[in-house]
Amino acid sequence: MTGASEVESARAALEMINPAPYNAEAPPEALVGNITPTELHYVRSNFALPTHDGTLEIGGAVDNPTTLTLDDLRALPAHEQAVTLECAGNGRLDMKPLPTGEPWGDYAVSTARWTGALLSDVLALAQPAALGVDVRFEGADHGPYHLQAILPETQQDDLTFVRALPLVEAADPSSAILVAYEMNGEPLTPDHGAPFRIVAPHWYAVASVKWLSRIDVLTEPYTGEFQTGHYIYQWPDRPHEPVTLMRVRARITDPAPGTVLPLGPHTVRGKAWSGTGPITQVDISLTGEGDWHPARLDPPSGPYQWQDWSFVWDSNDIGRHTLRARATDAAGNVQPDVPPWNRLGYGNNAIEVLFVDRH
Ligand SMILES: Nc1nc2c(c(=O)[nH]1)N[C@H]1C(S)=C(S)[C@@H](COP(=O)(O)O)O[C@H]1N2
Ligand SMILES: [Mo]
Repeated sequence: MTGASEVESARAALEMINPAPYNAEAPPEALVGNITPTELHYVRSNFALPTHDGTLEIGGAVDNPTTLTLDDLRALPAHEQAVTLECAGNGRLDMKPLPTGEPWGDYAVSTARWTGALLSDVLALAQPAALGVDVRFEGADHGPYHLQAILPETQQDDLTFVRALPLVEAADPSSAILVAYEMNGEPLTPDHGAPFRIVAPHWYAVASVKWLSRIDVLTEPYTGEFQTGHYIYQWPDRPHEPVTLMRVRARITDPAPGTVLPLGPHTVRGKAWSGTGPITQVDISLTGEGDWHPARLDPPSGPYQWQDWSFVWDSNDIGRHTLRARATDAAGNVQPDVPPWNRLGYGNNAIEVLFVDRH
């Protein structure tokens, strides 16, 4: 087992927002490269680090209930893919009035290279029954739920982290959902779900269950707390909806907020990603009005990860400037100007506004 000091040192480079359960944002430099180094990848956990017995049980509505070890998973064909994970609560601090929940700024997003077995291969070993509807993923983590004081409906003394995905999606190899056991070429760290976890591309990262201990095929839709209580868009003016795919979003990584830039050309850089299709366009506004200029957009280096964009901003105007970057994806989704407010503060993909002084 990994010792407490190893866990501590793995956390040193992050911006901690809650010590227990441990939640931490990535530092700004985590968004510069294509792949986020493991020690800079944000961490979001609902409970204290669990112990895991090293086995994965697969049961429920299956013809062949199975127990797998890490070696069994490694014996299946290995798939490696870079996946951008974003917490559904990323950007919550920009919402007004401030919703309840962890006070995430805008750095609960990172991209790692994940290696594992395809979930579809793992499920095939257990042979899901034809009447299966959902697949339920259980983490080894559990405990009293820490938000119960502010969300009185969540009165849980011992809740376990469980999420589900539709069986058709989980059993489809083209969904590219992994039971991952390596992150950036190394065994998973405790904070990122050792010894194995789900990595579900394009979904908000709540679907990527860490410390995976059980998989069950269900013949009814799953309705647990983290599926129907939390991770629901509670819109003030329309029916509630579950949090599913990441909403289209761009971030500006250069210049940093509050930078003083010399006059002349400066290459503005950033990232953009979406769970509903590749990014097709990023536009930059320099006045706060609708003067949108197309940025240069790099093609994606993989189907499940953020894309780089850049824009040469040549200005000789002294004073404060505002910069905005707006992404559009292949499904035609485009970022809104205003955070899409919902009671629990999920899915804030509003256009970022940055100010920069030029002298
Ligand atoms: N077992 C378990 N899995 C979990 C969680 C959790 O609390 N317990 N948090 C989820 C949420 S909300 C997010 S955003 C991602 C974060 O993954 P990371 O910590 O590796 O960045 O893990 C998901 N998987
Ligand atoms: Mo999350």
